Amino acid sequence: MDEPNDPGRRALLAGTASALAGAALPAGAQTPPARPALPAYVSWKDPSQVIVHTQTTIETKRTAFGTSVITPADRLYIRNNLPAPDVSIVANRDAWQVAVEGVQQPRTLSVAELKGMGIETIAAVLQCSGNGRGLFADKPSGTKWSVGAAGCVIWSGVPVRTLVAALGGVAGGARYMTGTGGETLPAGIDPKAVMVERSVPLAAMENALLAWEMNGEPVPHAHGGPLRLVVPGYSGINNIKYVKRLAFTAQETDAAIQKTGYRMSPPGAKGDPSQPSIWEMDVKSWINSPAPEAGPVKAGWVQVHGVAMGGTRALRRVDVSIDGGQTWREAKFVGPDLGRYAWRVFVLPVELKPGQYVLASRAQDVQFQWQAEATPENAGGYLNAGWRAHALPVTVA
Ligand SMILES: Nc1nc2c(c(=O)[nH]1)N[C@H]1C(S)=C(S)[C@@H](COP(=O)(O)O)O[C@H]1N2
Ligand SMILES: [Mo]
Repeated sequence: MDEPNDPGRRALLAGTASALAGAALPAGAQTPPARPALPAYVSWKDPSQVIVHTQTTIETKRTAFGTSVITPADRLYIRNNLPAPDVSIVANRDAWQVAVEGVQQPRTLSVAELKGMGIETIAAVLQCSGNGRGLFADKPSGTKWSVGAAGCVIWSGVPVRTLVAALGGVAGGARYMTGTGGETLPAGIDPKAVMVERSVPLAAMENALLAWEMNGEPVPHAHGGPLRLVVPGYSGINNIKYVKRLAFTAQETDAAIQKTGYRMSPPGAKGDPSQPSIWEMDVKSWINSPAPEAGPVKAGWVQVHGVAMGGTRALRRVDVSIDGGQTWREAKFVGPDLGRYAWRVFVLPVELKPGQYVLASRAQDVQFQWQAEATPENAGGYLNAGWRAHALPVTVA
């Protein structure tokens, strides 16, 4: 789980997982199932392109990232802190309602009404805060994501600032934008312990959308349809799926997922509000090909390619190394530049003779900020952007 300090949600998900495991494995079976199959709510995903960690954590394979920028929905990762709501919520998408609070004229609006208020489209990296957790040396607890808890997608919806302006502006004293997920909460557990409710600084509202479309189709239920709060540049958890409430608040929510969860806390420490919240993403890049997962590389010219993101800023350059970071060469960006919140594909052609190589990449943003060589170990295993941890050993034959 991404949330090591939350016994409520942990117990809930553990219950689901063991019930499913029990069903999958006949009594007395010798070999456990290799990988769980795609759960029903995402049965439409391409099973050959994803890694199913659990029913609620599904990763895109490194080899499934192409070079044409956008991540198709059927390969995009999935991360649910709670079981997804019933698929019936997308039966009538336009009827879905969101309560807007902490504005001069608070109101509940349907998706149909939102569609009449404004439309903006933005390409953005969606990346789980725990992406790269499996690459930390001290192996923090939680899903051992490699690079595939991320994708670059195009969202379409109404800008939050437009919506807020239509409702008379934010109420005095608001300092945060707080979104609440539309999951039905389990009975008998303190709602605050399990609910997916997140606050981000009010300034993030400028670029945020309430989105009903993703990659040219209605937002799939599993990715937050009928309506998703998209906060470009902010890590996955802040992008609330099936959003049912958007509040402008003086304080951060006291839901556990905000208060103690998703904090940059030192290894071994419990999360608490004094530690930085997991909000903005960092400049980061990684190589997708050649991938050790794809087997030995044939000697000759190889197009080394990967993706690079600036977090909240545009990119300036990305360098590639084939000797583990001793020497670097500047790669070329290819494909369309979809704005500072999208990622960019980079390519460097290199001629490789038979031998062992360590491929690495490091990106730099327009403020000359280099991708970190190493991200400090932290209890949750969050925000791993270190280029050294992302380096790939490959054998060329
Ligand atoms: N309502 C709701 N929103 C949510 C979550 C959730 O469990 N419930 N998970 C968050 C996390 S941790 C991530 S990484 C992203 C995952 O989005 P995806 O499943 O569409 O890839 O959604 C975020 N928004
Ligand atoms: Mo996440």
